[in-house]
Amino acid sequence: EEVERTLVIIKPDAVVRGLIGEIISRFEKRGLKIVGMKMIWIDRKLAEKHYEEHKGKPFFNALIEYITKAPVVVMVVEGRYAIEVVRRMAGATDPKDAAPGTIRGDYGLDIGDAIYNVIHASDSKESAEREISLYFKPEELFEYCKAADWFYK
Ligand code: YYY
Ligand code: MG
Repeated sequence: EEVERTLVIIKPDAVVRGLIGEIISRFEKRGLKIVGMKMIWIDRKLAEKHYEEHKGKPFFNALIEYITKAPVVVMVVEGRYAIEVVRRMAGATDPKDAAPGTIRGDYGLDIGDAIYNVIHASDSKESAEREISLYFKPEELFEYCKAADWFYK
């Protein structure tokens, strides 16, 4: 089935810069459906679990500091090929390499101790499943119809 769910995090730099609305808007306008959303302050333990694949890398500590530095908005976004589509909307990891029109390419550039790059997006079906379950209980995710859904049926 081509309808997928992916985890998006609006990272601390974007939250403190007042970019929450801008970023959410892009997903809505693209036709993606937000099926879960909340603001949380990620603690060290959760951060290390989320980024466990990067443990031992030179940027790991700075990355953990970054993601725990201020609150974030976590969302589950649903749609056709949502995992790849949202990765492409996010753009390259380093904002200097991210194309204009992508979220990182339009809103990032300065970096801190780690690469401060505005959002996180799951990179595969396996990551999406793992990451969604780190942040959301099943009952925090919703099924509903968007106003345009009838049109495509
Ligand atoms: O999936 P994505 O976020 O695009 O990049 P990853 O290679 O998974 O790295 C996760 C996270 O780590 C990245 O968003 C910024 C940070 N980071 C860094 O600070 N320095 C690097 N050299 C590579 C990644
Ligand atoms: Mg990644």
